Amino acid sequence: MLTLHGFPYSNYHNIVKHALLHKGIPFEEHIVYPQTPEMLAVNPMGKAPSMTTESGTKLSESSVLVDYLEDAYPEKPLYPADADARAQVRQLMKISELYIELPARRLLPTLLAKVPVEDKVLNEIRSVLTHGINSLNTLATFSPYLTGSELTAADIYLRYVMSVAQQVATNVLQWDLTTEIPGLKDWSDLMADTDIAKKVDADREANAKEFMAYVAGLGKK
Ligand SMILES: N[C@@H](CCC(=O)N[C@@H](CS)C(=O)NCC(=O)O)C(=O)O
Repeated sequence: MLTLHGFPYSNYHNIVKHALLHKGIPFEEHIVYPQTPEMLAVNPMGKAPSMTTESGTKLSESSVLVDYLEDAYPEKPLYPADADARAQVRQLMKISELYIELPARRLLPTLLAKVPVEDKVLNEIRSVLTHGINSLNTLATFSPYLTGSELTAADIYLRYVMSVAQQVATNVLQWDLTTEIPGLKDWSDLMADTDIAKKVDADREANAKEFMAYVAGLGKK
């Protein structure tokens, strides 16, 4: 059986978990934290998530894992059939990762452990986020999904990108992203209102204590 390695508090892990659940692919969830020998054994970067396929291949990088699932399990597609439309879905995923998730992630140590951050860095992060948000506003239709009437991998990707970006923006930057992205609120509500999203969110909450203990342990190393 396919194994997803990672931990349910991780937004990247949850992108892949949501895709697996959406497609109805049987999988085992192996809870393992970043940079541990167990994680390094399945992902040379030591990051969550990683996957061992049914053939035993070890793969990592969330977008690669979602692409793999689509190729290996084409039922219940998460990408449109048309090449241009597929590329547009991937474009939204890439923009979400590079220009929304990654800049926001830089403020996770401040959010989780009150690590101080210089104004220069805050300004840099605001600037990259602004470009990411502008791109999202240009490319996404929110009608009701990001690229139209069908849910795609971009919707799943952005849901878990926004879980970090909105937390950081609200609490560290005092910036309400729902006012910046028309359509975000209704889309977020739609995305949250499924059994799959509810399961992923409940598993995340159930993992919070163990994850925070892992983070606290990092500070002592
Ligand atoms: N580009 C990677 C990012 C994965 C990532 O950053 N995962 C976090 C957990 S949410 C992690 O493992 N962080 C610890 C580390 O980077 O050592 C992906 O798309 O899978």
